[in-house]
Amino acid sequence: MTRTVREATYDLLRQLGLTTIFGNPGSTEEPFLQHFPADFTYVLGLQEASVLAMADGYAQATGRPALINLHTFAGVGHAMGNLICAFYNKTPLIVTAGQQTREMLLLEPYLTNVQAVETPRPWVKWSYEPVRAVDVPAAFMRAYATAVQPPAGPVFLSLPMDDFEKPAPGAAVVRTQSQRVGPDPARLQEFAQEINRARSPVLVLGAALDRSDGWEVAHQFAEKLKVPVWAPPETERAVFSEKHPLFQGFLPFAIAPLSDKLTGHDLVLVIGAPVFRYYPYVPGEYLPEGTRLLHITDDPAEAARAPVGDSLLGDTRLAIQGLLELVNPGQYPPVPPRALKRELPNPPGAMLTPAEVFATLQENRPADAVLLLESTSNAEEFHTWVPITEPHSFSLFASGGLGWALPAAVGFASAERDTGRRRPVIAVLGDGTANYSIQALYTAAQHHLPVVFLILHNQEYGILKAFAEQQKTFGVPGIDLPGLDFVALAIGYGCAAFRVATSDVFSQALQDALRRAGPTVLEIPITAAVAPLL
Ligand SMILES: Cc1ncc(C[n+]2csc(CCOP(=O)(O)OP(=O)(O)O)c2C)c(N)n1
Ligand SMILES: [Mg+2]
Repeated sequence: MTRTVREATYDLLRQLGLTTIFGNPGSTEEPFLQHFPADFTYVLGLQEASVLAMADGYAQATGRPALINLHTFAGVGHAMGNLICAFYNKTPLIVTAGQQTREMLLLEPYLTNVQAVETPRPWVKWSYEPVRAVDVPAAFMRAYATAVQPPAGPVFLSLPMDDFEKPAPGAAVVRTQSQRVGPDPARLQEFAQEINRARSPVLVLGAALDRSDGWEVAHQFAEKLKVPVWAPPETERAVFSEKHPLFQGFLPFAIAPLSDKLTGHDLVLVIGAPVFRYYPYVPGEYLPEGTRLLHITDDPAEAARAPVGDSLLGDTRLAIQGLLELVNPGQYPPVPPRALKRELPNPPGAMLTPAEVFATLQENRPADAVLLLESTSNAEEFHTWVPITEPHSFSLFASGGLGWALPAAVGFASAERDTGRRRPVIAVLGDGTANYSIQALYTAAQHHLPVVFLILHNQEYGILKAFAEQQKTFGVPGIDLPGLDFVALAIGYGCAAFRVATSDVFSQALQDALRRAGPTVLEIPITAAVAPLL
């Protein structure tokens, strides 16, 4: 008996280990989803922004691609912000969407994805609608191969609904791909010579190293050189222990202040990050006078758009391993300890400050907890109190588009369960950010995922007030957020939820939440004072 395209497709997905599908279904997806095999799991998201970011978190935490099924252009449209985020996160995702039947495409019926392959561009590495039904399984194979090769990222397949009952001529060929590209040895030699010649080098270590399992070699390399280590601005992952004596903190996200921090160094070696992820425009020189920059990245686009520096393309872990053999042990000026301002000035009984919230979080969190951060005005304070000290334990959106961390936390928790690692997952959110993809709370509740969502309730888009100060754009409307009740919202989606207003109550509620089998939302009223942007 000949198999259908659907059967051949599911066989391939099974062999690729893609047996979890994140989605939100519609009429155009039902032909693909019918007779859903018992060994597959469907993770329903109630809005597609959530679907996309849940899959992103799942893929990041498993270290493997994740599969998504959306409803034609409408689903892709809703998912777009988090698709862009996945592109910058370099998360391998196979995003699919149903398409109207080929029988009627020409006359553009309801829910036709007109120019389907154009819709998600330029935020996918490859976008395709199979020309023939029989090509569907092989198109999935090509999508997988494209998504996982460096730099990894999302791909898109548009799947006409009449393809799945057609006969498939045979099984799709399963192929494997390399996920690392080695650096050019001659170029690596040149970089090592530059480092050995430098008077006072400094390291900037970025997220690609965490994606590449480079935490350990990054530490060996820094310790051999004995030089200061900075985290790049707005870095989406941690790659270096924030308690390490060589760690200097986070570079600021503006041109002139960033350059100031590098003063006194003749060589800056940036590994695994863009040069640089700037945000507010504060003009100045990209580097201090006389400073040279060397850039190692696995992403040719990142290498190409850097305004300064010389680049070396290749896997960041392989590059560091190569350099470790070639560089001399450091004879550089001693690295001064980092001065952290940690003050808890609040009188008892007053509203909590973000610092107090984070101090309590740090006291109670397990060391191996996975932390996701989308509390925009409190990021610096967060890292001051909650230092990341473990690989693969911190995640932040690389795009700046809000509504990623809440659903991504659900994906992380799902992966922690499926991999058997079972690390607790804690998402630290603002009262603004928490709203964009809040429907993922429902998925967390339905799957009994033990995620702890902390919502810092300052009743405003705090950081936009800091921006208005910095940019001198006064009188902006729409930046106050009165009247939100996250406890009611969370209960409505099936989560346990509590409002906690003091450190003691928060501490107890957090301990209870970490023991609970399902998700917990803690709404924490905090002071609204916003620190200057820079
Ligand atoms: C999708 C999206 N919409 C709007 C913005 C603009 N924006 C950036 S920060 C921010 C406010 C976030 O507020 P909140 O989560 O309450 O954090 P707070 O600054 O108060 O700490 C907004 C609306 C964005 N980055 N992404
Ligand atoms: Mg806020």
